[in-house]
Amino acid sequence: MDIAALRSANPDHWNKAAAIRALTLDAIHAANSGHSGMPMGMADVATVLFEKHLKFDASAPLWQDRDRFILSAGHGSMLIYSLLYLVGDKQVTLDQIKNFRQKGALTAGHPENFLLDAVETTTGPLGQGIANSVGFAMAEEIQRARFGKKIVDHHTYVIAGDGCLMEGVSQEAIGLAGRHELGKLVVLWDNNNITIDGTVELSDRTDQVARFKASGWHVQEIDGHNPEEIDAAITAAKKSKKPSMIACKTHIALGHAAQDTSKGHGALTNEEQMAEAKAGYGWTSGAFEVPADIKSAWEAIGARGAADRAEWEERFASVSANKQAEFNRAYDLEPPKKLAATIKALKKQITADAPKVATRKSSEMALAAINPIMQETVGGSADLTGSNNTKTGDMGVFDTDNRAGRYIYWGIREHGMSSAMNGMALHGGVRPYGGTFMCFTDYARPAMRLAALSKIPTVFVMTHDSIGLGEDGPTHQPVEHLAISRATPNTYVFRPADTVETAESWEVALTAKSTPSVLALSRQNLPTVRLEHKTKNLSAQGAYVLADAEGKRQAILIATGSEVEIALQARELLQAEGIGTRVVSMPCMELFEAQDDAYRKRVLPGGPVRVAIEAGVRLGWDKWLLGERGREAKADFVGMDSFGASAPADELYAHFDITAEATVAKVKALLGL
Ligand SMILES: Cc1ncc(C[n+]2csc(CCOP(=O)(O)OP(=O)(O)O)c2C)c(N)n1
Ligand SMILES: [Mg+2]
Repeated sequence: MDIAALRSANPDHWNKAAAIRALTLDAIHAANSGHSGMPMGMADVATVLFEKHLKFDASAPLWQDRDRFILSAGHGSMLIYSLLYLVGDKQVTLDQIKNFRQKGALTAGHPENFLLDAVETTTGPLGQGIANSVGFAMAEEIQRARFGKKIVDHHTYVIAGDGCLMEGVSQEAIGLAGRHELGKLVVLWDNNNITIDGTVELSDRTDQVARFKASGWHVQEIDGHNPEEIDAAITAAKKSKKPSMIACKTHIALGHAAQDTSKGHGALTNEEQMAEAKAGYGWTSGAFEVPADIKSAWEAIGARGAADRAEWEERFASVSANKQAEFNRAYDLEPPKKLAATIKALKKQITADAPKVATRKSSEMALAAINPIMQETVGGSADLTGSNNTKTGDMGVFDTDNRAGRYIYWGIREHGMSSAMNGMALHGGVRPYGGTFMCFTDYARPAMRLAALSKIPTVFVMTHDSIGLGEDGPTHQPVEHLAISRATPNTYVFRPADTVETAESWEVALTAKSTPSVLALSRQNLPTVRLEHKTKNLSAQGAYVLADAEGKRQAILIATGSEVEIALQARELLQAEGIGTRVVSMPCMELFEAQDDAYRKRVLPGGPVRVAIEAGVRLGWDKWLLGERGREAKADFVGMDSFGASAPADELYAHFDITAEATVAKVKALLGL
């Protein structure tokens, strides 16, 4: 690569891009870790994007109508940190650059949305960013249809590497974006032909250009170090009605001894080689120093959007007060005032009617009440709409000719759906929920984890939640999935027992601001167990006494979801034998754990023996079975310790001994009877 020629072709551009390269080298040298090559390779593309196209105001990173910039190749985090420092972002100070990857710094190893306002989404797990971006672009379309182009009109730009495009989730994302003609989505592919193990050729020969075209994208191929080509390509991409991919041919670690090799991917900390690279760039400043003229040129870029934003503020002020309030309410994740009353009314009705329905149906009943009064919900399913019961009548289907539609047919793309839902929620203004079978939590899992880590209140509607789904057999019967979801920090896992608990769970899920929810719902019909109307949301306490012991309390049965019915039957049998038995329904362990000690002890006092009943594995239950009482406590578990089987549900419950009789036997054994 002829660096001298690049320098002389456009010195102004070159110097701005060189600042990114120099800061990257310095920060990674100081941290003695990180990924130098990607920011050094994509500095030209990023410079042109920020200078000429990205609509943003560095002083207001949360301005709702900004363009979104997503660094899908999150390992190249010094690219975004350098950019933010250079444009004058208030959070990313020079100190933050110097403390890259250190404890307490906002400049974490990979970009984290909850640390920096200007980081739209947490990236690092490759492929997530590009899949998030589909949700960002969809949310923009939905918001624009709802509130008008006057106040919603922005693009989503993504920088993705070879790794992002190799990950399977990228295909799910690309297919969705192409199908929905998300014309305001622009992906800039860092086409450097290098990954960690060597060249891309080691493991892939995909023609990416053909692949994107095949999915309905507008595709261009450019020299990623030529500012004019980059500018022209982004201009053309913005005009296209299709989503755009720009294949930017770049050199990883441009200008460094490690250029074009996999060595260039990681931390380039050799001081001599750093000095050589900087000399090649014509960069004579000391470590972490950016010449004043270059810094002020960058700050001008950061201020470029201030006028745009001021005009937007004026336009925003000109729309009706109602519209403004609705727009802000949804962005602030405030539920509509009517939500609480709506849930209460539904609960009252349900308690009176006592329907016997599957909780997936209960969920639909709750959504039918919620969706009309909560216009920001966006529902969907990964090709299981009729099974997940996620669609309600009033939503309309999101499509190229109906951008206001609030229901999305995600296709068979659990991972893509979940990542895109995260992107939607991060975009703001919409509250996404989406369904699949509980066992396919596995397919959605990387995005579920990132929702939790990134504090995104996405709702995962997981139906067919146990062997209770019956004949489809063990491939479809989740056994370990509740445990996996519960093991994830910052996740509410709800397993409601009936329609009342389901409505209560939805209320919590849709008022959460920084915690995702998993709703584990049954395929099979369940009786209403909450037969006394309580206005209070009992599920919000995580667990509560559903039926107390008569006489001396000797046993406590704790159950969730479909097994609450079994616990109530077991209680009847035990009471008939004079064994005082309490039933605790525990729809959400995490919320129960969040209660104060006194409440938890009231619900689960120390004395009685305890048996938990759940048609899943025991892992995670000992906290409640043994608790403070220690390993010797008298407790047992009725559940699964193997995969399920294909048979009618009733037969499976009998076969796996998840029955009232088995529960009674365990209680009696614990009591020495
Ligand atoms: C899901 C996932 N798998 C593996 C990694 C580890 N990893 C980080 S970067 C990288 C190589 C990525 O190659 P590319 O996107 O071409 O980046 P470049 O080397 O060009 O910077 C890998 C395997 C990861 N971050 N995420
Ligand atoms: Mg690469």
